[in-house]
Amino acid sequence: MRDMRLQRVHTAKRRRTSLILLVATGILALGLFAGGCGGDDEEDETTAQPSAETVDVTAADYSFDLSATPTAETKEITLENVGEEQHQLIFARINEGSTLQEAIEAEGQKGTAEELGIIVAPPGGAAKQPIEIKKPLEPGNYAMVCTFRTKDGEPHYSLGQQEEFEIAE
Ligand SMILES: [Cu+2]
Repeated sequence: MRDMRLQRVHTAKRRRTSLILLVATGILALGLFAGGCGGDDEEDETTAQPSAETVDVTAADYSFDLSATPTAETKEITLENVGEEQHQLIFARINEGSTLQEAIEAEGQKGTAEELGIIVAPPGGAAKQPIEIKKPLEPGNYAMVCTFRTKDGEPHYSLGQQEEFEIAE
C-alpha cells in the first residue's frame, strides 16, 4: 500500500517534470522563431516592411537615401549628411493635379504643393532637429527635394537629389 502511493507520487513528479520540459522547449522554440523573424526584417525588405514611424534620410552629393518609404504613420523625418556639400530636405505634399516638376518650378506657389517641413544638414553632420509630422499623412503624392545649388548654379534636385512617393488610400 505504501509502495503504491510512493509510485504514484513518482509518476506525478515525472509528469510535472516533462510538462516543465515541454513548456521550456516551447519558449525556446518561440524565441528561435522570433529571432528568425527579426533577422528576416533586416535582410529581406520585400517581405517585411521596416517601420516607417521614423524615416531616416541620408543625404549625399546629390541624392537622398531613405530608411523606409514614409506612410500615414510617419511621425518624424531625420536628416544626416554624408556628402561634402550642405544639403537641405524640403518635405512637401504635391497637390492633386500638379507634378513634382511643376511644383519645383513654381517653388511650391500657385497651389502646386504644401510644404510640411524643411531641415538642413551640414557636410558630415546631421540636422539639429527632425521634421515632425503632427497628424497622419493624407493619401497623395509627396516629395523630398534639395533646392541648394552647386558652385556652377545647378540645383541639387536636378542632379538627382529628389525622391517622390505616394501614400495610398
Ligand atoms: Cu543638396
